[in-house]
Amino acid sequence: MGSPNTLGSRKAVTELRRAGAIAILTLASPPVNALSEALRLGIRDAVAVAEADSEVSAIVLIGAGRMFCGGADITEFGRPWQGIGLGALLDAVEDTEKPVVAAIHGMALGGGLELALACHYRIATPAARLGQPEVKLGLVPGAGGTQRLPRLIGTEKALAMIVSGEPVDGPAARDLGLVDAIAPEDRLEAEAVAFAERLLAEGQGPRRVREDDSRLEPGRLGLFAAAREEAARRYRGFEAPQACIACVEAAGTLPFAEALAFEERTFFALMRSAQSIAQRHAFFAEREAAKIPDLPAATPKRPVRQVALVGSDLAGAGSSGAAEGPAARLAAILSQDAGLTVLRAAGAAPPDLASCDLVLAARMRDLAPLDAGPEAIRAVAADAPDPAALAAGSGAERVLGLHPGAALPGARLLEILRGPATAPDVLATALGLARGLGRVAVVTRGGFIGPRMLGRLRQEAGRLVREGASPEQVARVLTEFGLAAAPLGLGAVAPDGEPVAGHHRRAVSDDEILERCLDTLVDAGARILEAGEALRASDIDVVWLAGYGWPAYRGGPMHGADAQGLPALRDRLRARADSHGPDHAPSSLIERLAAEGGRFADLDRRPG
Ligand code: 3H9
Repeated sequence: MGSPNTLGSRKAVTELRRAGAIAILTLASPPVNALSEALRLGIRDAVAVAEADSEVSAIVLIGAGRMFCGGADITEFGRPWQGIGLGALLDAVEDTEKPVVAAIHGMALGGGLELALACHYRIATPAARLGQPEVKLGLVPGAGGTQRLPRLIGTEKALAMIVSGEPVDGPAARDLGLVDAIAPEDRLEAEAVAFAERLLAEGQGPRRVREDDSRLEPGRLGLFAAAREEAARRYRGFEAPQACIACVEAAGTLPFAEALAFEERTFFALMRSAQSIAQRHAFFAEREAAKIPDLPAATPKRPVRQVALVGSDLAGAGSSGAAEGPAARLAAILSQDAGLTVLRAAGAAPPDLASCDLVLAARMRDLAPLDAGPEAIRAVAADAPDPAALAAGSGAERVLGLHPGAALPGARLLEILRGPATAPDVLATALGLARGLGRVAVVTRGGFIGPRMLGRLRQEAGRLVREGASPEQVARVLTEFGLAAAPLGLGAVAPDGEPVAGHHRRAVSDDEILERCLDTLVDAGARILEAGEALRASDIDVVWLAGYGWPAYRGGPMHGADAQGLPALRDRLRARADSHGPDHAPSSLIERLAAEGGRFADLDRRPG
């Protein structure tokens, strides 16, 4: 093992080499060193080699590339473990008789942190992020996180990290006792080796987290009841936070091995749950949305440093943006970005546009007469920009639409509407802008996805009120489903059309309200998809998840329809077309998929 040595029999996902008496085991499975079957086997074998090598006295575990480890391989979920399970691997690492030091840079998340917890010592860079984000995927940590973390940092602090899923950085991890030392990124490996050498010099052997119960707080009165209450309030509707609390509680009430088995059972039960499937769908959907098939990754982006707001709607736009239209809200978002200078009209005079990279208006007509210099990108932020106007006039290749979603506190969407002539570098620039603003971009054609679907939803809500539902009932039903009715304009819907007279009004059940609202919304999404205006069904889900407060545990409207089955949806829409009129009829896409036994998600998987 003297010289660099890869375990060659499989695709090399680990590298094992030696520095004196220290074996350095590098995880090398880009992009995130996810603990796939190959990596699990690679670690098992490399640890065994190091353990058996009489010239090795300690082991340093480190990640190649951007991070230590992004966790279990989520793409393997839903199948039984192959090769070796993660729990069994971590037991083997912890059992090693030679001290194992985890050297952490970038991310140590989920199974990645659990791997570090199974090591005997931890050293991290200041910028490292250590966390158990499983809860955000509708899961509990499933490889000892709920058992080892409380033993290392105390029950209360572990509960906070596991239930929120929020990571901590290197210095915070040191303060918590989660890591033993901090090292600069460019010296991480060298310092980890030096750390291991010091351990050997001091005669320190393995220090196993599972063997130290001193920081557990099993008897702390009210701790778990308070955590349950807080989680129920803060994460209304989510199952996983409560399951996380139960697993951490088990750390104090059951022997280690039994509690570990309880955690593993809970993990696998949740993995099969509708909520976790929906939350994992949301995770991948968000990453897919960033991929635009006809936009090569290397497409150049323009710098965006100076933004001008034009048109009377934006001239005096406040910076709160809360109760205002999409353009004013977007202006507020741009103004909060320290890297951007936002120019507003001073009095009646338009801002000086000569040096602007982006010009934003609430209406196309404010952009049309602009002499914004030859280069500036012109963006309109309106619910329903005129598609013809997007393509008209000179400079149409620099025109696009931008929409920040609903006026909701947690919204992080930026819909990007490309016109027929929008140039690739202009689109790439808008995607870069979204990323810089910390927003999730969804690219669309023809019109914005969110406002169009919301329009159909409001219309159906109005019809329900016309037929006899009260606006309060509609708002309550949608709120109970998990939507923020009032900010979506569904708080007090007016009847759509003339109110139905006297005895024709009827009691409308909660179930009918929910079913009709959701069916209409999905049908609206299907029509957008069918027209080729959304790239994927999952993009529509991302719009609703990131921009309109759709609960993550429901995965988005299209995912929800897939999960329930499209034939039933088709049948309900057909029946409604008979009773309420042909504009309730299912879109031809729903007809086709229902007939084929297909799902919206199947369309996303087709090549091209
Ligand atoms: C877990 O660990 C369970 C255990 O407790 C118990 C088991 C028994 N697996 O986000 P990016 C892909 S649950 C597979 O664009 P970034 C991702 O899809 C897991 N794939 O990069 C993308 O693929 P593509 C707990 C993964 O730098 C590519 O990597 N861990 C995984 O913006 C790049 O990702 C988590 O919940 C994964 N674990 O952010 C962490 N992670 O290029 C989940 C990423 O094909 N991951 N990919 O689109 C993240 O939060 C971010 O990806 C991370 C990097 C912060 C790591």
